[in-house]
This record gives sequence, C-alpha cells and structure tokens, in this order.
Amino acid sequence: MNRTPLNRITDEDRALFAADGAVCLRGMFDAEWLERMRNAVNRVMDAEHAMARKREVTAALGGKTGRFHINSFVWRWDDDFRDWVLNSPCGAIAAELMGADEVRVFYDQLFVKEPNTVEMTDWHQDLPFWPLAGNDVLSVWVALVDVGPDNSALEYIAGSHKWGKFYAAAIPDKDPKFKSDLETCPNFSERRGDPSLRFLSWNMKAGDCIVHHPLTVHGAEGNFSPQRRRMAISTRYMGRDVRWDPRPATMAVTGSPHLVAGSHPDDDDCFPVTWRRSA
Ligand SMILES: O=C(O)CCC(=O)C(=O)O
Repeated sequence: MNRTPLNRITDEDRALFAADGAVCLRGMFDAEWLERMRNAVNRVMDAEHAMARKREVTAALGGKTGRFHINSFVWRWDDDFRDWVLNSPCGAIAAELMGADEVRVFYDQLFVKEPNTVEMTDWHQDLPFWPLAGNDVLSVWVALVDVGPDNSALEYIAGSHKWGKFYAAAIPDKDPKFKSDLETCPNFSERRGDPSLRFLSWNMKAGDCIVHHPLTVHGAEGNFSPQRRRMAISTRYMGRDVRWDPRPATMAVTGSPHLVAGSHPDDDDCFPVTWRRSA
C-alpha cells in the first residue's frame, strides 16, 4: 500500500485548488488500498458497533429503492479506517494543498449510494456544519469505484469558497438538530443555465480524489445507475490556522475533546498529527 501519493502534486493543482476551491487529482492510491477499503466499507456499513455513527438517508426519507449510507468517525473503532486516516497518502495530499508543515486528522466520513438511489446530496458547504473556524481545513474525497454523472459524481461551484457566504448546514436526512437561522444554500441544480456559475465535476477512476475547501459549495445528484455503486471516503484534515469554534447546531466530535473555544484543536487523542514536514 502506498504511503505517499502515487503522483506528484503540481503547482497547477495548487493554483486550481486556490482559485476554484476544488481540484481533482488522478491515480493517487494503489490497488491494494482500494481493495482493502472497499472490503472495509462493506464490513462497516452493516456493523452494529456502539461507536458507529450511521445515517441511513434513504430509509430516513422513506425512499423505496437503493440506499444512501453515511458513516462518520469510523477510524475511531475500525483498524482499516484507522490506518487509512493515519497512514494513507491522504494526509500528505492535504498538507501539499494547504501548504502546511503539519496536519491533524479531523475525521473520516464514508458515503455510499447503492444503484437506484434517488436521494441527492443537497448543495452545501462543509464549514457551517463543523465546530471549527479557519481556512486550513479540507476534505480529500477518494473514489473507491469509478464515478461519473450517472452514479452520483460530486459537483462543485467554482470559486464559491470566496463568495463570503456561510450557508446553513444541509444534512441529507434533514436531521432537525442542525437547524439554524443561517441563509439556506440554494439548490444549484436549478441554476445550471446561469452564466455567472461555473459547475465543476469529474469522471473519476477508482483511486482518483477530489480535494475541496470547506466553504466550496458542492452537492451530488442521486445514483441513477441500475448497476454501479458509488462508494467514497471523505477524510478531513486541519492545518495550524484552525480554531475550535463550538457553535450551536454543529457536529459532535467522537471522543468529546476538551478544548477552549478559540484554541487550536491540538487534542492528540481526537485529532492526531498524521503528517509533519521533515526538517
Ligand atoms: O459523497 C457525497 O455525496 C457527499 C460528500 C461531501 O459532501 C463531502 O465530502 O464533503
């Protein structure tokens, strides 16, 4: 299993990430990682573990076909996910794009849409959902299978991380815990003809990843393929400018870190350092 990215991250990748708020990096993970994590996903999806934090979106919304399954903080109880967040190339990829000398794990999140899943991933930004403030936090969304427009490819609005917007968190299963007075994120699927918006999406091979900024607006349609699953792990990492900001209606962190608001989340148990630039 490769511990460093299989391909080099270029200045052009960094420039695209800075300008658009999302960039697709090709072929970063080897076949061994992909096979191992697909097996791990299949195992954890139905595991009845006390620490599992599942959202069964299709079931919650009364859907009749397919399954939209989300599971978070799996690394806290599963060895394969633990190795993934701590030792896969994700940490180095995050550091390269942030220009960080050190990155900490924030959390991992698994997203599976089985064939014929109509539930979309609502358009949203990530940061409003998180008890964090800062610029240096990002997600590495790794496709574990090939992903395209028919099986729920992610879509982004280029440059939206610079709009100065902070939309209300959008939870796919509409969990009322996250309701707030913030402005609702528009449904950008209805604005595809708008010339002021540039939509980004990629046909991805297993082992490609997208890295996105926490304020970049993104979403995905359902998985309309009758055969192809859509399976991805999004792992989030933090750099040094991040501050603990436990606002109302934000996500609880497994492990309940004891942190003072405004401090760097340097709780080594909840948020271990996974990558450090060597001297
Ligand atoms: O995979 C999905 O449907 C959603 C992914 C996402 O929103 C994220 O990684 O931040």
